[in-house]
Amino acid sequence: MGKILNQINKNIEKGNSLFFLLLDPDKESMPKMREVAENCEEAGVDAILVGSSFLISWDNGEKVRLLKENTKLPVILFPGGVKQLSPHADAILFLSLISGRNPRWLIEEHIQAAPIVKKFGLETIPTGYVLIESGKLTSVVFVSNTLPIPSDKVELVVAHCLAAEYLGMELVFLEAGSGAERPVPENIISEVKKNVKIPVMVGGGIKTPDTARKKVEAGADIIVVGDHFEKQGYGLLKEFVEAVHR
Ligand code: 1GP
Repeated sequence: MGKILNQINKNIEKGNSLFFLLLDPDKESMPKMREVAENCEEAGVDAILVGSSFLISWDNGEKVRLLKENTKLPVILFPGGVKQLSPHADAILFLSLISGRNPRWLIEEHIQAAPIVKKFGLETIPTGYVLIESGKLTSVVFVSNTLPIPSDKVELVVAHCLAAEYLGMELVFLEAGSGAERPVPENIISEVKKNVKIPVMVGGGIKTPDTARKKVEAGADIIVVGDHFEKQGYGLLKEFVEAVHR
């Protein structure tokens, strides 16, 4: 197991829940990314994720380097595809979109990425990525050309998460999609948590610290928020972190 995952697991084993800030290189400028990176440590953020389901920017690698230079926090790639790789990150969520049946996102991108990941020396965090239906068509659903799991089919979500664990994945990511109308429901989170041993990450449509807290109380080990800060600015960053850490 790599250093970053080990650190995450140790923290969770101690009973802590973690807050990961998602930065989308398409949405934030270089100066903004630098400023946010500098503020993250003080706010108590546990790690920074960088990625987008459909990246337009050509300077992603530079932005990751800039982040690394301006924070001691782990910078983890959360890539929508092979073109988002960067040697400057600490680790990569090596995601397989297991709720979908599109071979490209189940294995193909991974084969394209693997030799580059090795060359870059990136720590890989094998992650089962599970999309949950959330009220509106999200970018990740459209771009991946996969169907999300209906949010009332809890047993289907649990089955996918168990399969992820049995396949040796180290994390499961319950994803409503960036800017989702409805975040992943608490009953899904608690059922998944009851059934799997690997850490449960939850993201998509979490717009308030109170909602983040409710997801933690339901069993989420890691909360991911991006869209709220892109739209409303970073004023509530500390409140989000405190709601998750409390
Ligand atoms: C998206 O789960 C992450 O992949 C975060 O979602 O941008 O809606 O916070 P938001």
